[in-house]
Amino acid sequence: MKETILKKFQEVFGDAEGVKCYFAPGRVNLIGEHTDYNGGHVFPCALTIGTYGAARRREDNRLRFYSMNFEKLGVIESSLEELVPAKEAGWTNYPKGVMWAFGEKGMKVPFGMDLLLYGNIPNGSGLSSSASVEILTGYILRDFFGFEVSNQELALIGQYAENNFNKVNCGIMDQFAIAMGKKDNAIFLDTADLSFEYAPIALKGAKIVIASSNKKRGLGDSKYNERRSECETALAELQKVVEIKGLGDLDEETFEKYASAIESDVRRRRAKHAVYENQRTIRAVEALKADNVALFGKLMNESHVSLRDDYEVTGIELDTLVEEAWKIEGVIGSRMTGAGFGGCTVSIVKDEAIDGFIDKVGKAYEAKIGYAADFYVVEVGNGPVTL
Ligand code: NG1
Ligand code: MG
Repeated sequence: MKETILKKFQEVFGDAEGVKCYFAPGRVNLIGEHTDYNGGHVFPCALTIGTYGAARRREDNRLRFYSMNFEKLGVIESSLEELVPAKEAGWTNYPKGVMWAFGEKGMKVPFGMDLLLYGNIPNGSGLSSSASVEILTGYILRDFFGFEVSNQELALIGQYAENNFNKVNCGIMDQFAIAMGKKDNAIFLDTADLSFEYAPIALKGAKIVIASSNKKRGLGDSKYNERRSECETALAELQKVVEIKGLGDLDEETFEKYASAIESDVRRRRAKHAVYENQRTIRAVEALKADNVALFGKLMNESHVSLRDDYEVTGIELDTLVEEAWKIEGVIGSRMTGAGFGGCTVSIVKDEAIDGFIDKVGKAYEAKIGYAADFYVVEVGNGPVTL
């Protein structure tokens, strides 16, 4: 891949003098969905697919961007003086947002750069291509200008950019999973205090299979912000009767005890999902540590049901992929992953069942939805690296 992006860099920007190459992974969340903005736990892992970047420092403040995924757009030019939050749409808001965020954090980016990207994560699929670009950019800036930031701080800067430059009110999961990725491990992260531990993903005879619904998220971002505010209101209602900082502070029993303080049925179901999902995530990680992959899978399935019925973020595409997967012998667990409304599902499938899984789920999906899904057997990889 390094040769391909260097060659393209030369083609696009004239020469490849002084260019360095980098990679940042995408991520998939195994369990713990819509908990990262509720002070709960998540359990994502970095993947070996992600974003490749070829970059060169400039002596002036110009910025030149090119994406091999959006070749029609050509070279997009800007400058460090023009970093204005969400002025216009487009992929360059991700690198620009991170450059802006460094400045906001007291680390003004001194010089511009030429940056070429190539991503092999399916676009808009919920495997976090945007956070991958953000962490890649932060990693390059640190390398170029010697900013003293840890990978964990890179994650926070990426989230800050997403929240304040791109105006997507996301939690910390994506950027954290990518910046802190570790081969063959998932990250059990408590979003309440950012304490975390690595847990080995030893699936012994099974693999992680991602199915992309190819349904674009559409109104996803506004629905996402709507779920966030429903949870915030539910939390405020609960705080009148019980002392908690986030929904992640309650277990199932205490939630049931105080749930009547939430005045609407819809908000009660949203909060119920957040509370139960957090507890499921804690139990799922315990199961995995105890080598009980079957229980881990069962909890993944329960996660999907809760996202479908209580949180209502699935939709017919994701439900079809998951419900067809559940019918197949050798599927240990299957659920939607990411924000929902479209995007991907994640399944744990026994090696010998993978081909049949892709074939059967693929056919049933196309018959019902009218277009095809894409399948990826993925591996758990490291965080960002210089190539
Ligand atoms: P995706 O699907 O990658 O956009 C979103 C949020 C996460 C998390 C999940 C739901 C963004 C960029 N990320 O993930 O922080 O809240 O939904 O668990 O919006
Ligand atoms: Mg906690």
